[in-house]
Amino acid sequence: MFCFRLRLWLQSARVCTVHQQNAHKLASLQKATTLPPKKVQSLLYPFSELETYLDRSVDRTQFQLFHPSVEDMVKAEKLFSSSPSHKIDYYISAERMDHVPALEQPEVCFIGRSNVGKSSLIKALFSLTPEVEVRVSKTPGHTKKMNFFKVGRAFTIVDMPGYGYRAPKDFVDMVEPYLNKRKNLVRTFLLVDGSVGIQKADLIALEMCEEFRRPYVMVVTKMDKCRPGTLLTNLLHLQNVVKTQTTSCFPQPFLVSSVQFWGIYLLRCFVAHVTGNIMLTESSEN
Ligand SMILES: Nc1nc2c(ncn2[C@@H]2O[C@H](COP(=O)(O)OP(=O)(O)OP(=O)(O)O)[C@@H](O)[C@H]2O)c(=O)[nH]1
Ligand SMILES: [Mg+2]
Repeated sequence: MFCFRLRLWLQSARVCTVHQQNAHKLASLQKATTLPPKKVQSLLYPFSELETYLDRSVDRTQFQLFHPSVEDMVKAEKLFSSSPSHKIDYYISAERMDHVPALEQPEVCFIGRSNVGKSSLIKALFSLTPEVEVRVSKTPGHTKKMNFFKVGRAFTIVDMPGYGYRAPKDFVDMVEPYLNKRKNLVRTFLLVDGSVGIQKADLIALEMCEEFRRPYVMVVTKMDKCRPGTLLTNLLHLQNVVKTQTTSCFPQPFLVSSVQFWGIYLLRCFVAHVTGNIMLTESSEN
């Protein structure tokens, strides 16, 4: 039923069609919704994939605080589609705070350990415009600079170098002042590898975010890489850390897979929402 309504809605709405040959097969909602209903549900709302494994006594509210409608996701999707009046492109790289461009539009950035999947996630978010070059690599420490991507005049996305193994030498001098001082930074996304769970280095990053007292959100990556039981254990542990050790963190961690595209549409919607680019049609954020 959900899928039938969804397809009807997508047919009636003017949904962006991906023309590019090399776009990921699940880049758009329209493509994703051709899959079987259960698969669509977990692509759009990835927590539903884990919910069946969760004990009845566990409160699910915290995992679904941000639960936008498909209409909202479609609105967000339009923002991630390039057009002559809304160009999405790589803008500039910066090695130090004094190289960071002065921009008015709201900004979001992605931080996390080397190899956690920051660049891959940004690439997946931009999959409707595959001509935007976001470099990913198997080798940790690949992203060496802060890379700025402009999404029209709507917002900017910043891909950060990773911390931990093979982090750039000047990582702290580069990233800390940015996270602390950047005026137009509206959200930091702190990525944690869902297949290994929260690590010591992630806790240090979390403490740093707490110290700056600026809003941030946890994102659990690579959810395709492990069994649901392992993922759920890691998610519940992370959720407990968020609940007991944070004040500036959004209580709901976002689950994603940049390979299978789980959670990409939901995250696009959250980015569009926190940058003030879409009004949610119903109360989706409690
Ligand atoms: N299975 C799986 N692999 C992923 C996923 N996301 C990223 N990867 C892989 O993880 C590796 C690192 O990805 P990147 O996106 O380059 O990671 P990064 O966090 O940007 O790394 P640095 O720039 O080195 O800090 C690559 O081999 C990706 O293909 C995912 O969702 N699932
Ligand atoms: Mg990278």
